[in-house]
Amino acid sequence: MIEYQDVAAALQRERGDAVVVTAMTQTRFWKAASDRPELDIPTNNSMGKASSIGFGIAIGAPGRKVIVQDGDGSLIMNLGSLITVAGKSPKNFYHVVYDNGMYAVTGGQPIPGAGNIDWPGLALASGYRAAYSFDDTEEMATEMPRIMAEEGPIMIHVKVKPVITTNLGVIQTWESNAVMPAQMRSVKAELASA
Ligand SMILES: Cc1ncc(C[n+]2csc(CCOP(=O)(O)OP(=O)(O)O)c2C)c(N)n1
Repeated sequence: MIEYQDVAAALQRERGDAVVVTAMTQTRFWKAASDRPELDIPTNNSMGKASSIGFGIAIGAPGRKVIVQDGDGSLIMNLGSLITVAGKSPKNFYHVVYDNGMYAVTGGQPIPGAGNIDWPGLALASGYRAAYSFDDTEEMATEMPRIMAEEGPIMIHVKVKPVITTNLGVIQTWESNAVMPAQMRSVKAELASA
């Protein structure tokens, strides 16, 4: 199994000026790793929608890479997005799926089908151009530069060691609800000035 911070570090090395959309536990680790916070959109208050938000940005800004860091539980809620993404096949779309087999931010309840889901298989059957799966940190870190240089849509499935924390900002407050729209405005301004 791979540690969250190692996935974040491998993606950070390759992100360049990519827009990065995160879900759930990954948001916290990405916040610590990201060197371009103005291009980051956390979607913790919008469970399941990371792939759809990233897809919209990818087709709206085809010259810009978009990295979606999804949760397995979140993607289960929006599996149809795999087909929507593949239907347009954006070359700039990279879909990382963190497989911890659970809903970590609500206490670690197992997701339906935990351990039995063929995530790369779902992506390929939906029409993604390629899909990779990693359970080893070294292998993931070695392969990431090559994968991120390929054309999308690509799924990168990572088997991660669960981190259960129930206070990651999913408790909705006026302040936390304002973060995602503020970051969307930030990304829009960045893309407009590019
Ligand atoms: C429609 C809806 N149902 C349930 C929730 C409660 N909820 C918030 S986060 C979460 C778990 C997210 O799981 P996953 O995407 O696997 O990420 P992880 O917590 O494992 O990092 C759940 C069930 C929600 N926010 N919205």
